[in-house]
Amino acid sequence: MEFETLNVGLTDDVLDIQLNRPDRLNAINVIMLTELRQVIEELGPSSCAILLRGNERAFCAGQDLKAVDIGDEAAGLDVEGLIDQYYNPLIRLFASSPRPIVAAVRGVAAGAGCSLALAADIVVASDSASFDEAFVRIGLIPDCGASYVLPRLVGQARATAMLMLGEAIDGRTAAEWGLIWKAVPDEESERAARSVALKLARSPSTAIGLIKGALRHSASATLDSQLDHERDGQLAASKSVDFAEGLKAFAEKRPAVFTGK
Ligand code: T3D
Repeated sequence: MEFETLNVGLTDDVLDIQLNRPDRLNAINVIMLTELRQVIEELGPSSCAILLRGNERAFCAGQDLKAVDIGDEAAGLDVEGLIDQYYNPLIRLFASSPRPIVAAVRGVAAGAGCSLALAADIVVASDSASFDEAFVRIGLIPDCGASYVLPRLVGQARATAMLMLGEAIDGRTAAEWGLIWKAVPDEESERAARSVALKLARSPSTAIGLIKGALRHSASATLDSQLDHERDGQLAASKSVDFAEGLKAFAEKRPAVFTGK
């Protein structure tokens, strides 16, 4: 499959998606939003994990601001349509996909680009990466779930400051605050993220998808409802071939070889 704004590969069961508009720091346009959705919907099921990264020096600088006419046109920009038809369905797709999504953040992740990274299940960044809630600097508010995910990850105080002040934090700080899984030296970040994706691709896919669903459910659940959800998920996981393999491997004192079935 050829894409205008993405480089896409599928190797070792990892669907590798590289945002590819480096002249604009991989800023997002409607074509990229459409292609991202298409690739996850059509190729996601053939993979066991998804790796999302940027080309060259940035992860993604958010909405392509040069695709927006300045002046009278800006007031008439169909923001609602863009969000309803493109951005929100993509973020929902990230959440509902049973495949684990790993974001490799090197350089800037700004505005909707930051939201895209934080919509991944696991984020591995370079120490000098920049998580930049840039929206307020151009007079906008956070979207793509930024105001949902941020307070849950870093707490109200830090989320408020990040969103209202629009001051970026680096990868190391993001890891210290719990915004992301980890930050590693710059030259190691993509390799580290890829190895996380590979590990997930070799993991029991049914269980991984169910863990993702359980975490998503917990965001608005009571303990009672979460316990029921876990029971149902455990029942489904226990019927997988991978669970049988896990038990067998344990008894035979060898590493399990999961097949995703
Ligand atoms: O319609 C809606 O629904 C609204 C939705 C909004 C969602 C959003 O994402 S709003 C937030 C949009 N993003 C931003 O506001 C960030 C804009 N970019 C920046 O502030 C800076 O570029 C960075 C801090 C990210 C990086 O700065 P720096 O100095 O490292 O790079 P640079 O020189 O500014 O950028 C390099 C090139 O990329 C440059 O092009 P040029 O001059 O070399 O031809 C720059 O214009 C371009 N670029 C950077 N960000 C964007 C962009 N082009 C289009 N859109 C961008 N967002």
